[in-house]
This record gives sequence, C-alpha cells and structure tokens, in this order.
Amino acid sequence: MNTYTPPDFYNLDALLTDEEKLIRSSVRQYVTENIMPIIADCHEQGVFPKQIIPGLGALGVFGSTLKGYNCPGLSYTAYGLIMQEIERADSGIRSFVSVQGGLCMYPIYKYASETLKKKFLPKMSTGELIGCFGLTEPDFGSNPGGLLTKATKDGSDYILNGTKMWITNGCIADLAIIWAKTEDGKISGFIVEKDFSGFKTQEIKKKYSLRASITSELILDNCRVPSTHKLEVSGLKGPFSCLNLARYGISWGSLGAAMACYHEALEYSKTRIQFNKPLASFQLVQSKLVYMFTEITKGQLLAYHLGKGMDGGQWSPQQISMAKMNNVSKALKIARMARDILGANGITYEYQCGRHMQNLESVNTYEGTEDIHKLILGQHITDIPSFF
Ligand code: TGC
Ligand code: FAD
Repeated sequence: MNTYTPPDFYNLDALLTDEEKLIRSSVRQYVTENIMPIIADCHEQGVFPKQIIPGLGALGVFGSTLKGYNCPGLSYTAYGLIMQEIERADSGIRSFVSVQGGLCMYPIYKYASETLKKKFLPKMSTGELIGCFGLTEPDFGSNPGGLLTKATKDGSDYILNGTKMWITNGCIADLAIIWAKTEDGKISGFIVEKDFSGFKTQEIKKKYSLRASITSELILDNCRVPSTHKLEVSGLKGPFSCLNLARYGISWGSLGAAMACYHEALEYSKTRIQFNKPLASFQLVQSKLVYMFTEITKGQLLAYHLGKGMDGGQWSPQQISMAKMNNVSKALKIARMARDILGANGITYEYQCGRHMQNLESVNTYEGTEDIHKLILGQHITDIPSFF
C-alpha cells in the first residue's frame, strides 16, 4: 500500500500554522509507528492497548487545549488535527483521548478547587491518572435530564447511589466524573476516586464496535464522596459544557477514520482487477470514490472553519452539533462504501475499513445520536423544541 496521504482538495494546509502542522505530523508519526501495527489485533481480541498511554501523554494530547497544570494550551484547530490523526487508527483510541481530556480534565479545570486541579491535572496530562465520565444511565441516554443517580448530603460528605452505563475507560479509570441529582433535584458533578467505598465497575463485553476501547458499567452503592469533590456547577449545563469539546473533537476524528477508508479503497481499486480492468476504471466505482472525496472535503471545511471560530471565541453548540452529526454520519457511509469496494476482503482484519465501519456505528450514537443533533438544529432554526 502507498504512503498515507489524506486529501486536501481545497488546500486547507495553507491555512494551518507551522505549529499546527508540526503537531499533526508528530501525532501522525506516533500513530503510524505505535498504533497502526497493533490496532487490528487489539480490536479482534477486544483489548485496549494500555501501553500507548505514556507515549500519547508525552505528545501532549491529553487536555491539549488547557493552559497550565502541565497542559500545552494548544489551539482548538491543533486539538482537532490531533483527534483526526488518532482516529485514523481507530475510533476507540480517539475515544480514550476525548474522554480523558474533554470529558474529565476539562470539568476538573473549569469547576474543581485549585487543590484538586493540582492533584489531578498534571498526572492526567501524562496519562499517569485516567478518568471516565458517567452521565448515561441504563434508562437515560439521549435524555440525561431524567437521570436517577442521587447525591444525599451526610455531614461533610455526599452519599451517591445509582448506576451509570456505557462508560468509556470505566474499569481502568482512577477517577470518575459522576453526574447525580442532589436533594433539590439539580444535577451536580462529583469527582469519585476509584478507591472510595461503594464504587465498583464492571466491563461490558461482547461488543462488535469499539472493541479496542473499554466500556463499563459504574455502580455507586452508598458511595461516600467528600463535599470537596463536588464540582462548582449546577444543572445540565455542567455535563453539556463538557460535551461541546468532545463533540467538536469527534467532528475531526471521524474525518480521520473516513480518510483512512477512502485511502484504502482508492489504493485497492487501482490494483484489484476484475473483467480484465482495475476496479477504479469502472464508472460505478469512480462514483463511489468521488462521493467519499467530496464528503471528506466538505467535512474538512466544516471542521476547519469551526475550529478557527472556536480559536477566535466565535462558536455555538449548534454549530458543533452540525459538525458532529454531519461528519460522523458521512464517515459511516464512507466506511460502508469502502467496505463494499473491497468486496470479501473488506470484512477481514487484513484491511481497516470493516473495523472503522463497526466503530463508527458507536460514534454515530454516542455524544448525542445523529437524530438528537438533528433535533438540536431543528430547534435552532424553528425555535420549536421537538424532543418530546
Ligand atoms: P436543555 O433544556 O436544552 O438544556 C439544559 C441546560 O443546559 C444548557 N445547555 C448547554 N450548555 C452548554 N453547552 C451545550 N451544548 C448545552 N446544551 C444545553 C441549556 O442552556 C440549559 O441551561 P440552563 O441554564 O437554562 O438550565 O436540556 P434538555 O434536557 O431538553 O436536553 C436536550 C438534549 C436532547 C439536546 C440533550 O439532552 C442532549 O444533548 N442529549 C444527548 C445526550 C448526550 O450527548 N450524552 C452524551 C453522554 S457522554 C458520551 O457519550 C461519551 S462517549 C465517549 C467518547 O466521547 O468517545
Ligand atoms: P436512546 O436514548 O435510547 O436512543 C435510541 C434511539 O432513539 C436513537 O436512535 C435515538 O436517536 C432515538 N431517540 C431518542 N430520543 C428521541 C427523540 N426525542 N426523538 C427522536 N428519536 C429519539 N455515556 C457516558 O455518559 N459516558 C461515556 O463515556 C460513554 N461512552 C460510550 C461508549 C460507547 C461505545 C457507547 C455505545 C455509548 C457510550 N455512552 C457514554 C452512552 C451514549 O452517550 C448513549 O448511548 C447515547 O447518548 C444514546 O443513548 P441510548 O444508547 O440510551 O439510546
């Protein structure tokens, strides 16, 4: 297979800073040398490759937009490029990075005391400490406002009771950001350390998607949490403010997966001969390749422009919804098309597109399903909420 060169049809590279290009090439090199050679086996065996954590930490990918606490304070565009390069290898590895930085380090940085920031953030930036984010429950996924986990005040502590479901990194996490309702019915966040009494995790097995990522159930059974560990934010805007950064990262990450599939399908179609001609010479195959190329280019424009808007402080959650919804949904279609072009070979671990296709089914569901983002945008343009 030829060297990996992703499409840049509208010459977006010319708009990136030298620092952004350098970060992208460092992460691309790390991914090529350390993740690509092992990822198919990890996916097949259902194993998360923990050995890559220190290397990713040394690259500065955890909490990369945060300033101080050993975090590099990179631009949102640089953060997006990092996510793109990592998800080129596998959505599960990008998930690990999204959760660590966007969903765990960010709320600690924004809403925790200085003491806890100093305690957790430097070690999370290197990957010595791992976080997970518990919002979803067995009966409350798209509608987290209904969540049942309770936090009851008891002296200087809170007692947490409830169950969280589908939690990335859960079983390997040193701390969990848990969203629970206090006695006034408002949603609050708590930092739960793994050795707090009453906190247990259980890995969710037998997944056919995101197999190189750990997904867990979290059980809080009279879990005692000091009130120092309660985050300074009240209501759903607490968890949703974290989702913005993670959803933005996914809009870039999914492009990385799409680019990997496109590259694989293009190379394959040039060398696979049927009816005495390469597949790439047939009009129907070219039509599929052109669809992929066009959708990747459109997705790049969305992600790039959103990133530069965020760097300049000009963005809205609805813009992030459009980028997440569109780029993941198109990446999933691209992965399915690439799998189709590869014929029977497309279902094997010798190639990437089948694995990306399986992973992107989860990416289309988590961080707000495709339809939930449609409803967010529907409300934005009509002023009429139609969630219920
Ligand atoms: P709604 O009434 O719309 O809002 C409640 C309060 O939240 C504020 N808000 C936001 N604030 C910041 N950023 C955002 N994006 C915000 N969206 C809403 C809003 O202003 C309001 O504030 P206030 O002060 O007025 O109280 O809430 P709703 O209950 O009607 O929600 C509607 C809906 C469906 C859009 C929302 O519930 C939703 O987004 N559902 C999707 C759930 C979701 O995305 N879960 C993700 C779980 S984490 C995960 O999947 C990790 S995957 C691992 C990986 O990333 O790799
Ligand atoms: P449901 O909410 O039951 O939705 C099912 C279907 O109904 C979807 O198609 C949805 O679009 C549709 N639907 C729902 N409501 C409406 C409506 N009002 N109108 C029209 N259609 C609707 N969560 C965390 O908190 N932390 C994590 O780290 C995390 N990691 C995850 C990792 C993986 C691999 C997966 C698969 C999920 C993860 N999640 C995590 C959970 C994820 O956020 C939820 O799966 C997601 O929010 C959807 O919730 P649900 O699965 O309960 O589906």
